[in-house]
Amino acid sequence: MNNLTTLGEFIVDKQKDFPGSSGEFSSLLSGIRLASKIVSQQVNKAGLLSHIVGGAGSENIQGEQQQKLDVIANDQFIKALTARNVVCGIASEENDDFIKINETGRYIVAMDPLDGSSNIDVNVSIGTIFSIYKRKTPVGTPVENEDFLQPGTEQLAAGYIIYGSSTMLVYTTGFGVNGFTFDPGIGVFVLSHPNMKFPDSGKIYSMNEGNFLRSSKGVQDYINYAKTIDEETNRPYTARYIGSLVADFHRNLIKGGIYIYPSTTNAPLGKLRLLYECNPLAFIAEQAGGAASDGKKRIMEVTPTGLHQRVPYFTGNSAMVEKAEAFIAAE
Ligand code: AHM
Ligand code: MG
Repeated sequence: MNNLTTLGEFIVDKQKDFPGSSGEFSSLLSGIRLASKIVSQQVNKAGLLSHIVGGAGSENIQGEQQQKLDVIANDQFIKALTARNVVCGIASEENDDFIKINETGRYIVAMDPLDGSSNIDVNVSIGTIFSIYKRKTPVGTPVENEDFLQPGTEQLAAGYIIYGSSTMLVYTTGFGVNGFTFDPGIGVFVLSHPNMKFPDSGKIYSMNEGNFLRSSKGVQDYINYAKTIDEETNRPYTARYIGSLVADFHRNLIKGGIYIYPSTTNAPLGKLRLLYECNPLAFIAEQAGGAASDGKKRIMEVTPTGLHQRVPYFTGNSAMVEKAEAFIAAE
């Protein structure tokens, strides 16, 4: 026997901390685990299967070309979450409106089934992001918009799956962050990164600097600060930008760094979506000792007004996020 802890065992073990729990929440997490294994397999053979590479010929609500794998991942997660009978509604980046499922379900899920989709066809890391809330409306009634428009502070759990050099599932239920690496030989996620924390200091900054001149003076000042030579504070920082939020976030969580997608002159609210990109990673960041901000205030305290609402985003090591906020406040 070995002493590997699988994700399945971990979920069951954590359920014991909630005596009397119905197991529905564990069942929901198991649904996500199953869908992520299927999507991981599809992602790994994307280059071989011409029918899943390239555009699907359709656009999502944001007017972006949907990739075939986006659609495949969306379908897989919806199927897995529907089958468990514990979810009453899903909001997805790929669906204009929320999807109503089982009225007797107590939970809602907001998700980006395949983030960083411009990287699919070029074999670069992509990810899935999810966020779980308890519904606001009574069990037994149809799910409503208000069930989804809850601030991030109300999240019960959040996580991401990174399809990279290996597939990893990282999640939190508000008691720290744990990471599981998929072993394709035996088909299970194994606890490989227990109790993940940002290193005390970071020196990576991740921003699409093509947007530099379109960014506010505060953001430009921070980026110039990041590039300034100063041995005492370990600068210049290192620039790393993949263009897949999950992958950039994951690297910065492990190595220490800040991810920035600011407001720009042509996108005043930035690019990233509050409900299924920013809030879940904010929950993980805070649980790992980091921070997430819109440049002025804590992301998780923003009151959502729309399913696909965008928000400027700064997340990573707390000290780095605070420094960026200070430059913005001073502009
Ligand atoms: P997507 O959900 O359409 O994939 O867009 C989100 C992605 C993030 O993963 C990434 O950080 C960002 O968009 C990159 O945007 P840009 O190409 O403007 O730098
Ligand atoms: Mg996305």
